[in-house]
Amino acid sequence: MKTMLAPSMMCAPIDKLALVLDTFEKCGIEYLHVDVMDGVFVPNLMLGTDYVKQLRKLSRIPLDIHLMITQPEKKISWFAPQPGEFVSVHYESTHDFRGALEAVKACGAKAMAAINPPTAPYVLEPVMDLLDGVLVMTVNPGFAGQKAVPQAITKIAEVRALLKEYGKDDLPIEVDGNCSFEKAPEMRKQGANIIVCGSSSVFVKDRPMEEAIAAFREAVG
Ligand code: S6P
Ligand code: MG
Repeated sequence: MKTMLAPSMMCAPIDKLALVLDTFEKCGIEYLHVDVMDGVFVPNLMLGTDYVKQLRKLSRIPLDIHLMITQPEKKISWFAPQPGEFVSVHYESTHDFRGALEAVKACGAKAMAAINPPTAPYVLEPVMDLLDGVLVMTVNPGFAGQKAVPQAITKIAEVRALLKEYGKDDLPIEVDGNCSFEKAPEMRKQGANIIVCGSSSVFVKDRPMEEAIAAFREAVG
């Protein structure tokens, strides 16, 4: 399964956005990870519907929209998800997890189920038929620059085993949170293949981004 990189746009310097997007295209970046936070499900506010719409005009790279908002099933259409894009919704954010995933699919986008570090993989079982991918959080969502929860990294292998059990081993597993040069190779080994890149990898200070991306691809394998 191919390794794919999804840089977290909330880590991108706003004053150099055009340059950053140009570099991503040149480097063959597979997805732009867009963190949407509502200040309720997570203790932070970040990126909204307008940012998503503008980003689509600025780049041809498909979006990977990570919704960290309550009742996502009621708000998914606000983002006008497009075919080829991922939209992930958190199991912990709604009483209607199934409805939220169905709302993504109704827009023609790919539905991803996101689970926080303490959430067990079995919660995916009742929605397995709807899944186009799983997002395993290795930090508690809300902020960049946190330390990974070790048990969440080993949980990736449990999710991979569960997908296999359901004959869904071809589905991608995305990992998000402190995917560093040191930790990402282990996350990949555990079965993740979409890696969210933030302050611990491609957005490092004093390193040209192209060089950081090439080195990171090499390190992750
Ligand atoms: C966190 C968010 C993430 C971060 C990413 C940053 O709530 O969902 O996507 O932006 O984890 O990367 P790093 O390397 O700073 O942890
Ligand atoms: Mg994220």
